[in-house]
This record gives sequence, C-alpha cells and structure tokens, in this order.
Amino acid sequence: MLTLYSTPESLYCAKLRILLRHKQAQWHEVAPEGGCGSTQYRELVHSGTMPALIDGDLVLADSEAIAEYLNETIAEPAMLPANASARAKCRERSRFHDTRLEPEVRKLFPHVAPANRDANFVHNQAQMVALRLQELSRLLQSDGWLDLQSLSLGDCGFPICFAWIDAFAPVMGFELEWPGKLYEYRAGVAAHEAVRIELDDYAPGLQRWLESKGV
Ligand SMILES: N[C@@H](CCC(=O)N[C@@H](CS)C(=O)NCC(=O)O)C(=O)O
Repeated sequence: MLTLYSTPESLYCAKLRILLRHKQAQWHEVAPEGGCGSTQYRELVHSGTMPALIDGDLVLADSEAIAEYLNETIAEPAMLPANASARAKCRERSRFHDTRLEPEVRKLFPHVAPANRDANFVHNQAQMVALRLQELSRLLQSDGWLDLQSLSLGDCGFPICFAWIDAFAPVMGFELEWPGKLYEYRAGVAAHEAVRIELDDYAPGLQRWLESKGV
C-alpha cells in the first residue's frame, strides 16, 4: 500500500488526497517523524518537506512529482489529457497554483492571530492575492482545452487554497472579487466527488486551526 507522509492541514497533502481519491487508490497517511523538516525525517525525505510518498523502494517528495508519478502508475482515470497542448495547459495551471497563488496566500498565515497581525501587510497582501486570482481567471479564460468534466492534475491544488482564502477574508477584514470565470471554474472542480469529500473532511480542521489562533 502507498504511504503518504502528511498532516491533515497541509494544503499540498490535501492536493494529493484529492488525486488519490479520484484514482480510488489505497493509501495510508503518517506524520513525519519528529515533524516536518526535522533531522530524523530528513534522513528519509532529504528535502524535509511534506507531502512525501513511499511506494516500495521509492521515496518521493514534491507534490507535483508525486502527482505525475501517481498518474502514470495508476492509469485510470487519466488525469492528463491525450492532447499535448491540453496537457501542457494542465501543467501550467498546476504550477500556477504552486508557484504563484499558494505562496501569496501562505504569507497571510502568520497574520491570522490578531496579536501578530500587521494590518498594512494584510491589506497589501490581499491585493496581491486578488491579482493572482485575476491572473488565474485570465489563464482559464484563454484555455481552449479546459474541460471541467474531467478532474486533472492541474486542478487538485486549488480547492483547499480557495477554502483558505475564503476563511481568511472575514477574519482579516478584506473582501476579494472572484472573477466570473474563476467562479465557474471553482464550482466545476468542486462538483467532482473526490474534491467534495476532501473539502468536507478538511473544513473542521481548518476551523480548529483558526480557533487555535484566537479567531
Ligand atoms: N512545492 C512543495 C511544497 C511543499 C511544502 O511547502 N510543504 C510544507 C508543508 S505544507 C513543508 O513541508 N514545510 C516544511 C519545510 O519546508 O521544511 C510541494 O509541492 O510538495
């Protein structure tokens, strides 16, 4: 059986759980020994990051590398299209999540607790997240191969990242506009069962995390 080093609240682990559920894979999850980035964990997973996958002798870090591996080794349902251009656009979308949107959302985490919040930083950072959402909307709008009927590797990172944005806005006192195409995209992705299950499972932990920060 596949082993996933993960924690329930990690966005990148949630991204892989969506994929694993969609593939109807069997897996179990364990927390990194000594915690993420610990010396003990780094002996096995050299980057010290989560998620990491163990499949027999294979030890693999980085959610993108793991997602591509799982898509190759568990063929059905295919989560990359047959057409090379459509495949490239899926990968572009996935990279946009990991390298453009999520890093900007992540910068807000230290400001959740009211005692640690820098209102000016939050204001500017909310504008940066809004810009990324507009960029994503344009990316989706110009993607003639986008197929919301099929869940792809390009989609799995977004649902939980969107859930964090939703949670942060009222807590930190900002409002974000969800451009029309993004609204449609979000609903289309959330219609897949694997996404719905992860969103439902994830919500209580997200709420608990917010409460632990005093909000
Ligand atoms: N690009 C990496 C990012 C993973 C990542 O940043 N994971 C966080 C937890 S969500 C982590 O491992 N942080 C601890 C560290 O960087 O040492 C991926 O897609 O796997």
